[in-house]
Amino acid sequence: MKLRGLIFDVDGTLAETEREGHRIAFNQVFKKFGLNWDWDSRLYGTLLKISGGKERILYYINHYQPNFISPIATDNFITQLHQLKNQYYLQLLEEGKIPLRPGIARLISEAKKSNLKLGIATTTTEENVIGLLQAHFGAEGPKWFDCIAAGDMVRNKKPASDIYYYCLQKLDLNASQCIAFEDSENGMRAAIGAQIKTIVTVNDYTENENFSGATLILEHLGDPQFPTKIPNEKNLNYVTIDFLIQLLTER
Ligand code: XBP
Ligand code: MG
Repeated sequence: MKLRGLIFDVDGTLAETEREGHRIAFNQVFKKFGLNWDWDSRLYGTLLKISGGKERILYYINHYQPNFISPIATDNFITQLHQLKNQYYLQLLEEGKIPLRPGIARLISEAKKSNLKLGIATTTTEENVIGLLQAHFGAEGPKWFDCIAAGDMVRNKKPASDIYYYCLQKLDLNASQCIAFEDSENGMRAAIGAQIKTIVTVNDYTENENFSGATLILEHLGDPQFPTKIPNEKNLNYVTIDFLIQLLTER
């Protein structure tokens, strides 16, 4: 089957958005609302097992703040917290605090030159994706993507495959024509659940997760100046489109 599209997760895959991005923004909003909640790096690693910021706050209240009484209906309160948290997050992006991961800018540019379709399949909001793409690729960045499948556009968040099915439909491609890029077990399960071959680029929050079922597990995608180790590839130290074409047919 011919490679026609690449589908990228956002948080942890396009960029290291979690520890110095979303986590900081969550803490800023807790402070703003007068809550003495503090998500340190370690706790955040545990909470990351819950996909979705709103779902994560609800889980935290239920498991860590059992005596908390919300000033308004809990759902509305969480929505308010989450909206402001995303404003703070967008500010961090604009300030240039959230760099892309190695190889991402290069591979996206190569994919465009090769006329591959580009998709996003993420749990975070569309606004956050657009903010990240604009911060790194300029005002036109979001238009490079044929589909931005995000957040509440589907009913069930990762590890459910809803967001990948939705993205495939918008791209008008079959799973067998695409490769997905993920950084977490929840994300990988979502992608392989939709029958999409998946490359996992781990980070320090996800490196010990179970990635059985992934087509390839890497530290990062690599660049000519910043090589990565690709298993069974002696002469290649960064992921290229030619390599992805070969991967789709051979593995
Ligand atoms: C990312 C998430 C998101 C982000 C925060 O998962 O779970 O919740 O942490 O974004 P994935 P929101 O990378 O698997 O898509 O607060 O906007 O949900
Ligand atoms: Mg992710």
